[in-house]
Amino acid sequence: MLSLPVLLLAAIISVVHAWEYPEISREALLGDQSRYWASSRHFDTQAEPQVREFNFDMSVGYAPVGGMVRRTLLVNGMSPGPIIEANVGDQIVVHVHNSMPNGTAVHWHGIRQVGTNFMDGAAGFTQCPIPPGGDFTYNFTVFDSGTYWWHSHVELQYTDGAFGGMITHAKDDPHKVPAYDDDLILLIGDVYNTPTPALSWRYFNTLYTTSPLADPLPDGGQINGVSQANCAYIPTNAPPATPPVLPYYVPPPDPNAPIYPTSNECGDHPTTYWNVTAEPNKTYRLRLVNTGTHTDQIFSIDDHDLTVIEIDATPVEPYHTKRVRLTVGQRASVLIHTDKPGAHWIRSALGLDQMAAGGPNVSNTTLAVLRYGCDENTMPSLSPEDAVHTTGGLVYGDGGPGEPGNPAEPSWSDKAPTVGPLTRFVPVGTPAPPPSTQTIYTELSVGYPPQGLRIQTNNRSWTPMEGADHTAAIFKVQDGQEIGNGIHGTQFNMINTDPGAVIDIIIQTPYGPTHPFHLHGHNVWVMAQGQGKFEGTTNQLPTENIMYRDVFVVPGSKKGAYLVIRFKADNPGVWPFHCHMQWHMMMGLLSTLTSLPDQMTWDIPGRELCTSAH
Ligand SMILES: [Cu+2]
Repeated sequence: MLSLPVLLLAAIISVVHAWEYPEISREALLGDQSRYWASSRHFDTQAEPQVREFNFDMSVGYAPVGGMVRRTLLVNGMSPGPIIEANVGDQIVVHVHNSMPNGTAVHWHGIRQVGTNFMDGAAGFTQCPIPPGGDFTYNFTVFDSGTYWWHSHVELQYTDGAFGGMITHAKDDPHKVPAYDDDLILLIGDVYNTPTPALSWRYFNTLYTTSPLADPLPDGGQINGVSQANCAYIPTNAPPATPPVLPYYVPPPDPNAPIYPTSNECGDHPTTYWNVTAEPNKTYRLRLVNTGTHTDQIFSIDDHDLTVIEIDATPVEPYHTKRVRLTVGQRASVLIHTDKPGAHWIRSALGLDQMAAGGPNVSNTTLAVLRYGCDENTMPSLSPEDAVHTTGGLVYGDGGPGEPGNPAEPSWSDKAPTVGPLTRFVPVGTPAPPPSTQTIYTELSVGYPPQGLRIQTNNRSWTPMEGADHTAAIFKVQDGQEIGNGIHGTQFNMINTDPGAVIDIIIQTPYGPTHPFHLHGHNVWVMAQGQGKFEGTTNQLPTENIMYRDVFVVPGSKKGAYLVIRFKADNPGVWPFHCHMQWHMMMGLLSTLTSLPDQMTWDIPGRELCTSAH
């Protein structure tokens, strides 16, 4: 028989053991690379509509991300996680098991969730978080074809690795996308050497002592999970000396689960390049997704022209360019033709607009290799050292779509050009915007409510799940609580839409960086973007060739800038509308649009999760 002290010791050891996460090899982390090929290689886009079932096990491990081994969130042991692929008309069923120590939820970015608001995966809004050890099944129908992605919608979990690609095919392509031979998914985004709980501690701590909105800058980028080591900045395991006053709950650094293994040294892991072997004389559709947290990505391939054919699941008239700029959350499909046999650098550069304050810690360009018609070990003739220091075809100031704008415009930073209009693509097969019936004017500001420094919309700021009541907004609306104007108005920052309305939202900034806004559950017409103050009435804006997408940018500016969007409030539910720069969202730059509450009569699964411990 064991003595009590031995039993106690065993209990302590088992508690400690629960926080010891496995070390993940690079091979395991990256998984089967063939999954980035989509469509004709393995997927029947002509199949009858069917149920497509996936299992997501979300867990924590120490994995080589950004050139360092760091605490990383994994889905099925990988980051990026599995690719979801389906046809229009299919039913996607994803069984999520949460093996992480914090609550979670999975959002299907860009999927409209027609009539299924409760499957949108926005914790606190459309569901309560899946608790540690808990399960939740997502189940929704695919209505549109295009390039999407999925990511955790809890705090900054996707920054730490919980994201992946998602594409849907149309059986009969209604939009006449030009013919291509095969398609390839490229998830490009910024990467941080430090896990976000530690970054958040420093971020919110700094905000109380130095300049406002000093967003943590990424340490580099990744292409399909592969980065080049950036050893300029080696973070420390030590938490900040003084715990900050946090405006939301951030798990404290855990002494039993350091953010790095104690033996970790930057550079221990040899630099690698994501690489792909294609065939000569083919046309490929590259599906680009900015899966990052903070920074624009400017994508190019040496010696190759890009033809843009899709933006955020909207087909566009073919547009020829050398490079494509995507803000966080945006997607683009580009065609390339493989007529230059050899090895070529694929580049994704961090947008200078957001990196203007960046110091020497930042590795600005992430490289990958495209090969065809050559030996599989062939490397591009330009050395990687030279490649990251050349412009790689980047030309600022030519003002084309997706490119930096006219440098004569006032800029947020003198070091970088302003982001120009991102709406000059011509959509194909999308409806023209109807006249609006309700205009919502919003002004962004920085304020100091009792919770501390926040980004505000009309002097209100989203406050995630404060206090004891963690019931998600969707249930509060079902219960008939007046959360738009009542006591929860501050918590959810509610905006009520008129039944059946065509809504215009004007976002006006006094000054500041770019804000890539995302509206859940809708496609949105981007009516106007510009510098200064928006003048006039929205119904006088042009309505021809209006871009239709789900992430749209408030330009950066020193003297103010505006964005005007239009959408039909015809999808019942509570829909987060937020800046996709995750630091800004966590600072409160989020509103909740409530549409057609009388039609939110669903019997919603998972309400019991609202009473679970988080
Ligand atoms: Cu923002």
